[in-house]
Amino acid sequence: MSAAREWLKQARSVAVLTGAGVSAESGVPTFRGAGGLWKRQRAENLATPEAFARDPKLVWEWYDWRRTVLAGLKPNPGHYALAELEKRTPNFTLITQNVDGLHELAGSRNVLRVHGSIWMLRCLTCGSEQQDRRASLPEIPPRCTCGGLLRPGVVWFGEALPTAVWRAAEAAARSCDLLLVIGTSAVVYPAAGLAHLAKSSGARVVEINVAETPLSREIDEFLLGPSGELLPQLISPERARRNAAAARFDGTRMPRRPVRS
Ligand code: BV8
Ligand code: ZN
Repeated sequence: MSAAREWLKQARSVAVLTGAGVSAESGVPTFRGAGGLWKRQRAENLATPEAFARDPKLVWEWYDWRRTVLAGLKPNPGHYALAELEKRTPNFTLITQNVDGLHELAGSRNVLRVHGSIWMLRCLTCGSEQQDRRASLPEIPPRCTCGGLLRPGVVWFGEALPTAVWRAAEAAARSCDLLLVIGTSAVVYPAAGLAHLAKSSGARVVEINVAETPLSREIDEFLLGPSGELLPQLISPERARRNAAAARFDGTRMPRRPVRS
């Protein structure tokens, strides 16, 4: 942890790549973990343009269910620590594979959503995009004002990532001094390739995960543990110590909400 803290202090340009693991402590099921979304439904059957063409109602029932689950969830200390880091780093880019919007809810600003957002709907007929945060949609599948079929504003398997967003993500990985890779199994491409791009462009790469991934042996530092605990310790050790003391002090009752200056 101390080496990573030192690199963070020295870094002028920081990029972060996050996956489902950073939202796990908020209650968002990860994709491949226990109870993971894929366990219940095979990805090919749901998160592909072919599946949507075959049965838009089935695919929408799955996305509507995920939206309903997500609507009740809040960012965790890991999300807040990253928002804090952005405030004090001159050049900071947060690249997320998550479609849940929890980084933005925690106050992160420069967020590149390489796999889109579950809160955006796109019309297959007129192409218009609209944000819709209604927990469960009144009509499944939802229709556009033009009568066209709406689809979730996410990137499905076999689909290209949004060009401008992906270019910005590659540029951030190439130019950063330090890349933090947090809570991703690093198996979905091209997103997983950003770590190799950063490393080969001379950046230091630090990974935080509760388990090893295909990246863990190729990067500079692997920090084993939940990101909701390790990110505050890495980014604001003083505050993390105060919160831990406060939680310990309040041992009798539920830990108080973290103190945010
Ligand atoms: C494309 C949105 C081409 C939808 C998603 C190269 C090699 C092999 C395959 C390919 C390749 N290139 C392309 C492919 C195919 C494919 C792919 O990668 N397949 C994989 C499965 C092998 N990629 C694509 O199809 C991409 N498109 O290539 O298009 C193209 C190009 C031009 C023109 C036309 C086409 C598109 C990929 C995007 C798909 N959409 N999501 C939706 O959400 O419904 S991917 C989705 O799954 C997520 O966004 C995320 O990316 C991925 C899940 O991975 P993670 O987020 O990492 O989650 P996971 O559960 O796997 O792991 C959680 C991790 O957290 C674990 O490591 C766990 O240990 C850890 N963890 C758990 N708790 C904690 C924790 N860590 C810390 N703290 C904790 N508390
Ligand atoms: Zn339309």
